[in-house]
Amino acid sequence: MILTRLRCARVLQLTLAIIKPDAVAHPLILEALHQNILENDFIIVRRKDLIWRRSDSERFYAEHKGRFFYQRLVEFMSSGPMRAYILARDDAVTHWRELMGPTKVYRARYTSPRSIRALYGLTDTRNTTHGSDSSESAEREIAFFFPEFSVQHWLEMEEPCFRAGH
Ligand code: IDP
Repeated sequence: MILTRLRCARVLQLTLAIIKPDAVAHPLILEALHQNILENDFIIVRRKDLIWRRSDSERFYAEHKGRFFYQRLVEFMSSGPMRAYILARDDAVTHWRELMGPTKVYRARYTSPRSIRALYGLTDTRNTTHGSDSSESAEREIAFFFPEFSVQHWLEMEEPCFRAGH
């Protein structure tokens, strides 16, 4: 399924964004990231605060099983509350990943000093945010976090010409 539709004279794409436990633990950082989303023309389609069990973390990051950071990653991602968003805008996947900056915090600080990970990231694992890396990943990840959400229904029915979920 292609996660886009033409409305309001622009093609909207959906992406899945997570604010990770390191950032949710700090209310001012959480608020700054929320404002960052709004100021960058994203429509907040859905938002959910949740805590993962370790098994959720293992399932979501299964592709990294065996990597040296895997245990640390699954432990961290199930260590406290996080916030997930379905975001929409034109080129949402690329725009959100550009806002986040590179995965590794030292690289983010060097190459994209104004990016989220450069500004707020603590370590390469505790790097503040997640964003889908393609439209296909977005569809899979949206289903993971928001099983009740129907992309098809949203594409067909809901009016995107407003900002929801402030
Ligand atoms: P991404 O989050 O930028 O898409 P991925 O390669 O998919 O990057 O890695 C998933 C997550 O695994 C990262 O966001 C980070 O939390 C963690 N991670 C990735 N590479 C490293 C590393 O080299 N050291 C420690 N943690 C890492």
